[in-house]
Amino acid sequence: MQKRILSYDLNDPICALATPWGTSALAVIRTSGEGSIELISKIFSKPESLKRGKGGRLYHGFLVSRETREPIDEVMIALFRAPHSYTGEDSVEIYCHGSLPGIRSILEALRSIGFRPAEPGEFTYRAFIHGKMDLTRAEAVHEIVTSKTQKAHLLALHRLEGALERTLQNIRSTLLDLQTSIEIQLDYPEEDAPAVPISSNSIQECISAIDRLLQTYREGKLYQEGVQIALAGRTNVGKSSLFNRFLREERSIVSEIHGTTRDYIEATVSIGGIPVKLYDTAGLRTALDPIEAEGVKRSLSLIESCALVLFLIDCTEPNLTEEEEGFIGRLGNRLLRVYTKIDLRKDWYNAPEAQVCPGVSALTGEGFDRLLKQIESRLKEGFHGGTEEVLIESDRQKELLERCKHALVRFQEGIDRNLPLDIVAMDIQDALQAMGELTGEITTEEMLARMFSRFCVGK
Ligand SMILES: Nc1nc2c(ncn2[C@@H]2O[C@H](COP(=O)(O)OP(=O)(O)OP(=O)(O)O)[C@@H](O)[C@H]2O)c(=O)[nH]1
Ligand SMILES: [Mg+2]
Repeated sequence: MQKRILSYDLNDPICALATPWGTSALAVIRTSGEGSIELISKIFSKPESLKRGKGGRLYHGFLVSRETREPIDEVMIALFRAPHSYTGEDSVEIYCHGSLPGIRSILEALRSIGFRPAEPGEFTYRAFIHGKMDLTRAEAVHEIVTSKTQKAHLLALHRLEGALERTLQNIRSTLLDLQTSIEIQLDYPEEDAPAVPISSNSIQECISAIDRLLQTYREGKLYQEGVQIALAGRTNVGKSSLFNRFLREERSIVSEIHGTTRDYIEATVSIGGIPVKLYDTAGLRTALDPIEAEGVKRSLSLIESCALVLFLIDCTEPNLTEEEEGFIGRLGNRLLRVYTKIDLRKDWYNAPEAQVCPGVSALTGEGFDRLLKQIESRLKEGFHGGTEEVLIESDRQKELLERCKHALVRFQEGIDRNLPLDIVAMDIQDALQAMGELTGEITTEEMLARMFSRFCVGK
């Protein structure tokens, strides 16, 4: 399955629905490949205007059946001529009505004139093959489409604009200069060039630049993949009420009866641009019946997998049992104690707990914004100010950057130990190899197949 994308002929004209399969006002069907404009003109009501049409323009008309010339749909057609298209090939986008039967008829008509369905990511794959973008930008395309928050979307957009590519190209050109000067020395050892005209500074700069990128990895991943956070605590402390406030809707059942929530409930929210899967769990107590006991058991195993656990404590009953203390002790640095129902305690802000922990009222909303800020800063702990515009997100990018860095560190050590130049030259070669794989200048079929098969069809 993974390799299929590469076994297809790049010259095949391809087509795919680029919008979701479902009823909508409009839908977009994308096509690309040599001859695609001539092919589509066979089923367009004004074939000549398409055939002679300029790229980057829209054409209005009807798609018609090739045999009967019966209309299929009224459409707008966007025409792109190679190389000025997303894929770098001749390409036609069809804006049609978003009815499923209509879309099916258009796709069938396209197949009847020689288009085949595109594989996942095949449009972007073609763009890469035709030099329209490097691999870091191709990855950014996927990240944009799958981003869960506006912040993640924006960060991926920076990568698409080539911010990461430019940083990598700077490193690469320094390494190429270095390689050239080493090669000159190896080829003309008799020339009285300085023994090692290799600037340790430039190597150090490359290593630092790579380090800065590596440090952004956890943050990039956080924005792209998000985290899981659980609301936990005794029964009736207000977990479901707070959960509903996060969601701004009455999703979870709230009542004064202890043990209301049994099955845990999940929802996705954005906290400071980070996609968070938030869980409302069953209140922790010795359950009264087997169903509640099962709910508590499931909640406990869920809490195990959460990056952060908000342990809620009713501020009117702030003393914890030994068992509860033991439980939160085991959470280690995943714990954030939160006091609830602060509207019920007039002297809350003078209470000793208030000096160290956030307090919130799900009822009035008091303290909620501060709680959000606190969660955000806990999730971002250890990040560098968060102002970095170039973030890396993919495991692939991280592994290759590490490989490059290790090669440069080896190189520097080799220079320090006065190792022969032809030996240290191999380290620079390794570093350049890793860089090349990062941007896609050096690729293997397997790697490309793995990468593009993650994409959706039509992208
Ligand atoms: N005054 C006040 N009452 C609250 C607040 N939060 C929750 N309550 C009340 O406390 C009771 C329990 O709230 P829930 O949100 O159901 O508590 P829970 O922790 O989900 O309870 P279980 O599902 O039984 O574990 C309800 O009667 C809520 O109206 C608050 O901030 N202020
Ligand atoms: Mg509840």
